[in-house]
Amino acid sequence: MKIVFATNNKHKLHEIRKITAGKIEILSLSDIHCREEIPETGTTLEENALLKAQFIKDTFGFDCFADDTGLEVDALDGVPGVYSSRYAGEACDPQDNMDKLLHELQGKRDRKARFRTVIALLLNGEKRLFEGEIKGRIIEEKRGTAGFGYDPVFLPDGYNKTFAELGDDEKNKISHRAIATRKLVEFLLSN
Ligand code: ITT
Repeated sequence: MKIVFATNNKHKLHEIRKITAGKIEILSLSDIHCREEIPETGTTLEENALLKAQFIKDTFGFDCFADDTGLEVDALDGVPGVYSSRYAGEACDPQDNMDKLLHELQGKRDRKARFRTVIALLLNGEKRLFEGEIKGRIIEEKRGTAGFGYDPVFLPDGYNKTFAELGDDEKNKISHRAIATRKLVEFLLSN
């Protein structure tokens, strides 16, 4: 089976290809020659995942899936959430986002947070959503170099290494995206 993953994030593509290796062929946006800006104007993860998938279906005609992920921090009422990639401003990078987060949490004792992923699938004219989440806490300083985004400051519950210290293989076993992806793959293989 071949299906398009509507993402511009090469880390996500790499992660998901590792999880689905040998089972499903995942086409990237460059494989289908998509260079358009994909809209991400929703106010929830669900809305954004659907917007991205629908855009590819409408523009290119491929069955596809898209994910949207957010880091939801309890002490910040769920922020940065759906705005995780632009938390420190439009032209910011992951370092800026983490610096802002650590600054906002300075002196706060409640460091609880979760990564939540929603995958929207458009297949054979049907729409489906799959969700995955992992709970953990935001530590006081960045640790580790693997992964991407907020990985260096996220310590998953039950572990003493951040996602960026665990490395791809370990992260892929337990992550929000791995959980949602397993549900997606199970569904795709049963259809
Ligand atoms: P696409 O929309 O092209 O898929 P994106 O990088 O914009 O890629 P999201 O909107 O889903 O991805 O994610 C928003 C941000 O959340 C992302 O830029 C990262 O900073 C962060 N993020 C997502 N998944 C993450 C992960 O597994 N580990 C750490 N940070 C992550």
